[in-house]
Amino acid sequence: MSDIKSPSRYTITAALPYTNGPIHIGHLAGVYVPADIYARYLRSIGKDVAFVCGSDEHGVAISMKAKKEGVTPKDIIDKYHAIIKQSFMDFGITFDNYSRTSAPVHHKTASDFFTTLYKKGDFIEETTAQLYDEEAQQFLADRFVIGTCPKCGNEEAYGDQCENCGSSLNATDLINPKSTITGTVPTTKETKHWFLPLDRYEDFLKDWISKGHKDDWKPNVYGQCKSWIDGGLEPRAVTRDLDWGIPVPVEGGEGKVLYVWFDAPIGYISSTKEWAARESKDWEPYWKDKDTKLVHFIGKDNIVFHCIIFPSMLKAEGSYILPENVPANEFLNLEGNKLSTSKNWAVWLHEYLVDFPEMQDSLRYTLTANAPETKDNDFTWKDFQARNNNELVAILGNFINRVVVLTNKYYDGKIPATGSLTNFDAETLEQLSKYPEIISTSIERYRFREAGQELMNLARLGNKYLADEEPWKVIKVDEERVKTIMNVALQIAAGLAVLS
Ligand code: B3M
Ligand code: ZN
Repeated sequence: MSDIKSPSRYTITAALPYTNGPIHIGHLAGVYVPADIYARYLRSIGKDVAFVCGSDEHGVAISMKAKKEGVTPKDIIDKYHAIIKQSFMDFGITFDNYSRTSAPVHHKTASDFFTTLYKKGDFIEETTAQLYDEEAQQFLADRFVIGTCPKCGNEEAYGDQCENCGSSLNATDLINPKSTITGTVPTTKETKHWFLPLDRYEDFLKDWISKGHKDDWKPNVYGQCKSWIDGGLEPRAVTRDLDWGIPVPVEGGEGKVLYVWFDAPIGYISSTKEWAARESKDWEPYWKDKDTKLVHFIGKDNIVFHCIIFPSMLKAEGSYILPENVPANEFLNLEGNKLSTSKNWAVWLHEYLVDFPEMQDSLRYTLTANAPETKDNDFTWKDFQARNNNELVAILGNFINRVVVLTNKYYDGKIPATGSLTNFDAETLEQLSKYPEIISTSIERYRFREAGQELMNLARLGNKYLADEEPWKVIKVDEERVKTIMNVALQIAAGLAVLS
């Protein structure tokens, strides 16, 4: 049935959400629903799957939220970790483990990873002038500073990344930087940091991505990577002068923490360790065995971290496998406007589940049918209603309902045996037999929209079969024939059950 003959082991990761707010439909459509479909599919064909995620609890996003609400970062992460974890469970995302980066296992794993690279001489230790807010008496990095992106001109680029063009930046690259704490123009001050010299990994990245993944990575992902690599890579600081994060575990690191994008992807490893310990398994094959396939599900703003920086870290460490694919999605908008946590423009998952407690699958279906796989897409309530009423109810629901009602009525809910097949029966069954392969192929290519459309096409096939055969009329003249018709229809219903 499947092209994926080997490997048999998969490590599937879904981006760790920041615990500075709840999950919304943009996160679901971009990352969690496709990742969950992929994981469920692989499990259903007998693969050994570790599907891991967890809360991303460090970084300036958390500190800023805490400042805004006048509470501690710990209050913020505890509040949103609980909401996020519960809403994923209630929605039916089948993570094998959902961890958090404040967990001791993660602090140790990230700390040890840093120490290993440090001991191997993989970092450059350098004192440089960094942006400083005199009023707040604090260094400005990441989301504590915004300014104009030197690459695309976006005026709201962060100190580590421009979310408009996806480029990774150093805070000192920003044009007209401004502190987001006090609104003042920063000065500079000397401070020591550890840098990962990405320029040393250019050849490796060229070989691995530009040559190795030209054809199997999505064009949006491959294109972004190629342009960064071709543009030349620079050393990136992996430590920060902040008070929230994992302490820098080496001499001279007092008062400094790891950059959140250094520790967060290591969170996938920590989450796998936590899961393996609970299941009495060995975590290492899931990250170190060449036969394991590692797949990162992310949104497009995370591409640089998963395709350039984390792989360089893994390569530097030396004992890890690299991702086989990084099927990043574009963004979902809501009613024509960009989803925004800060502007409270979103459909929040935990609120959706209160308003529609039985309708997880309707939302999963709509977000898949309209997934931003190749371009940004728009979610509208009208479309949600139409997909629910005109597709799930009128096509899939209608077919299943007719089959079940008639089977109960004629055969007391038991499946009748078939008699001899007509040509049309045989053709219909022949078409049915192709669907597992068709849908598998779509999923294996990360084309979840297409997979969903094919599922609906199978329901259409079922409806057409019933409409053509009209068992409710035939029953009056040829009871034997109806047994065969209902058997064929039930085979389609069973196929739909498995494939959906
Ligand atoms: N928390 C960014 C985000 O939510 C970040 C992902 C981490 S994945 C290792 O967009
Ligand atoms: Zn930019």
